[in-house]
Amino acid sequence: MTPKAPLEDFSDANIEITEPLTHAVGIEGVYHSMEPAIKAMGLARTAKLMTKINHKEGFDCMSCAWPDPDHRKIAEFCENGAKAVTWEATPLKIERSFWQEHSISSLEDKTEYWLGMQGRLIEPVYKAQGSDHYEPISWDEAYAKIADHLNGLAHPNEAAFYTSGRASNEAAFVYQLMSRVLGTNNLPDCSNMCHESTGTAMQHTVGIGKSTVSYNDFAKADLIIIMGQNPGTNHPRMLTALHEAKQHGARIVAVNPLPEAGLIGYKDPQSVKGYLGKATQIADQFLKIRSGGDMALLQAISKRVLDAEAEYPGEVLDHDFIAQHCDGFEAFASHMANLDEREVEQATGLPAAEIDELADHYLSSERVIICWAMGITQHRKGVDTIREIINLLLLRGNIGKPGAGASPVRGHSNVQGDRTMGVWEQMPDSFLDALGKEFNFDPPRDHGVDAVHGIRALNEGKIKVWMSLGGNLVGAISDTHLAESAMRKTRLSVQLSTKLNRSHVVTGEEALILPVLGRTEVDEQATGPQYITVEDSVCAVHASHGQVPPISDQVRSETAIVAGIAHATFGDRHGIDWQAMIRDYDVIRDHISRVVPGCEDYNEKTRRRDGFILPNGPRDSRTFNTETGKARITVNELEPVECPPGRLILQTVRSHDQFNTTIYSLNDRYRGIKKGRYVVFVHPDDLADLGLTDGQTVDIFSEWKDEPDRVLRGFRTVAFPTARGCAAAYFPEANVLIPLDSTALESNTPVSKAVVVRLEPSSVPAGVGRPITV
Ligand SMILES: Nc1nc2c(c(=O)[nH]1)N[C@H]1C(S)=C(S)[C@@H](COP(=O)(O)OP(=O)(O)OC[C@H]3O[C@@H](n4cnc5c(=O)[nH]c(N)nc54)[C@H](O)[C@@H]3O)O[C@H]1N2
Ligand SMILES: Nc1nc2c(c(=O)[nH]1)N[C@H]1C(S)=C(S)[C@@H](COP(=O)(O)OP(=O)(O)OC[C@H]3O[C@@H](n4cnc5c(=O)[nH]c(N)nc54)[C@H](O)[C@@H]3O)O[C@H]1N2
Ligand SMILES: [Mo]
Repeated sequence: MTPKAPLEDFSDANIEITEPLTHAVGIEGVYHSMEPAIKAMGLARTAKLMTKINHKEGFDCMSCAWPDPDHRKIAEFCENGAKAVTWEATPLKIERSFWQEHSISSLEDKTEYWLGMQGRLIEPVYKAQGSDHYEPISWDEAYAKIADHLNGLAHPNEAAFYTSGRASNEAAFVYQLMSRVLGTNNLPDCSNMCHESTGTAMQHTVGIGKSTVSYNDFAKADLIIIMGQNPGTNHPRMLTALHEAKQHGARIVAVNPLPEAGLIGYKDPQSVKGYLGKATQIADQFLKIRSGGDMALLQAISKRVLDAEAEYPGEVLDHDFIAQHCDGFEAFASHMANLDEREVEQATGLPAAEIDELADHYLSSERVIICWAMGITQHRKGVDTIREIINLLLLRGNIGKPGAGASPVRGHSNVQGDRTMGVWEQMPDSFLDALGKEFNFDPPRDHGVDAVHGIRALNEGKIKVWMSLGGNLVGAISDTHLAESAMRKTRLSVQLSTKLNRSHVVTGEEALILPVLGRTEVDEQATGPQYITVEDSVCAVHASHGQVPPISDQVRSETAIVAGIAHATFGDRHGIDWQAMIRDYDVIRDHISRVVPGCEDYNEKTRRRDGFILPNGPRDSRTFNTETGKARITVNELEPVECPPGRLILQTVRSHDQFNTTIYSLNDRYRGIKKGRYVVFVHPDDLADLGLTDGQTVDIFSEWKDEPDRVLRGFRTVAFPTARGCAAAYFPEANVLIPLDSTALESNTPVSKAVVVRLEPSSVPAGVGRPITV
């Protein structure tokens, strides 16, 4: 029997709150991962997909960008990967009747959860100007409408092409080519809201914006520091690597305002011992840092390293490495001499003894890896904080040797590959030169808009056509109300998507939804089934082969749609044969071979069983592609988050059962939340200081300069052992609180992890079950 989509939307009326857990995965992990799959897809389809996830000749799990080990297990997936696969591979479809029954405005009060649960998008639909309904449209007509709009623009910069990081390398390459042939570098992407601070800081200091470690380095490390990352939920397979590292004697330190279960303990579901036994302790030291305090912590550790060198000259720093490979040491050392320990204590909320202990771990380890994710990048000083990570590593030569390095852990499964393929509003001239030469045209050179600038440009009426290759921009970006009213000002919005989300409901005057094949599905073109390629967090590139038949014969691959739109828009301008790219993706890969550095012989290399690893100067040969050819040790000024009395620093996080704006269920098992999402986690002592109680309904006010407060009403407080002075709520609901102008310096990433808020007893009666935003 085919399952049915839920008719009822959810409310928090039956929310259940229990104690948070202190370990991740274990037997429950396997059970939880299999149960929804079997229910939704039936046994045969489930078995087929679950054995092919992340396997050589299988498909790449579309959940996160954590790399695959060389020796893959029978089930090389995790609970959350299984959720991502089942969410995509559901047999539920959005039938024609859905569009007749639901006006677009009636979908406006549906939650992301409800929208996503309606099933797969199976045919192109179009909303005409002034209409409140989507209606089916043929592919040719859809392409023609887009072509008319693009060809009618007064300037190419009136179009923007957003990408979310699930798109394949092939689709991304054709997409950026289309944008540049049109004449614009307006290529914002989800990375702008994610690891942009990493790219900015690492490009500046080590000459490449990517991880300097390989998968096998984890097992060789003496010390792994995990900052601002919740791997138990967001990169669960990383726990296996951490577990193995521990077995090889590594020490693990976690730095986080929240005591995340996966950082504390772990049960390996893939070993008998783990299956039956007790959880292994993961973190040897846990520093419960105040939000935004990491930069001060890192400086304090570097200072201790320098002090130790003063005490034992010649024995602490890696002098040869610094002399041969680094710039800026002297200036850094004199800057650190003035570090104010009181300021460090205030910024971090950590006692000096805990910082001393971490410094001791660092000094007694020959090989150190530092990992980080959104808890570092999504801060005003995110770029500087990452520069301090690099400083600390450089002091003892912890870059470019086995078992050591800087390891930003990426989000979307192919977000790194999309960048490599040219999806960036600021690609360097060398890339544009190669692209122009390959396709015989002159690519635009002016930088385009990023995600935040894109919303601003929409708001000012400067962008008339907004296309999105996947994702859910209005759901994911800060300042929801502003972003939505901006998107409504555009003439045409186009979404290439697997499933319904908020960005299909908040549209331009005209709108198109183009349904795409998922990564699990067979991609059949004129020359036969096609594979696509992706790049993981450690620069490993490999092929992904769809496994199950497409959800409908009307859906098309992302690559085919993008090339189809380009063909309709440009014909054979510059002699580019877009249709040849659709017939055979090898044609695209041949172009990639000649344009993208490190991708020579791309067809041959991606056909190898293990794919290949992209070159990486710092990792491979301690080569730093900076102006001076050396790694930069930098001087960065502290600027702790300012939080006036009576206010808290609110961070926005993911629950265990969501993927960004996709909500799989209303539970957050490790944090003890069931059947609800409208909660704000606060330390019990802070609740008491604020005159509030656990379980009380509150309104959350975000204060920004002299702008009127942004408000989220009707949230329930949950007393939680977070760091003092901090609070947490779920993304995307809390995005209404983040001002569009509140962005990280240099990278322009929304500051999603430090919103200064005030909590007040709610004006909304308890039990309403839905938050109210104004
Ligand atoms: N299942 C699942 N997997 C995912 C995703 C998903 O939504 N669901 N999303 C994918 C994407 S796109 C990304 S980018 C990654 C995100 O992966 P994460 O970065 O792990 O995701 P967040 O939920 O934002 O968690 C941020 C962590 O940083 C901590 N933190 C917040 N502020 C600070 C701070 O100031 N200092 C420190 N030290 N820690 C802080 C938070 O407590 C939290 O543990 O995951 C990817 N994988
Ligand atoms: N407050 C706050 N805001 C944040 C964050 C935060 O931590 N806090 N995190 C930020 C981060 S790290 C990121 S990466 C962004 C995410 O921003 P986005 O990448 O724009 O958002 P997603 O929710 O990942 O996009 C989900 C949609 O992608 C579509 N989709 C899924 N699979 C496919 C596919 O294979 N192909 C195509 N074409 N479409 C597909 C589906 O329609 C689905 O609804 O959000 C950012 N926003
Ligand atoms: Mo992300």
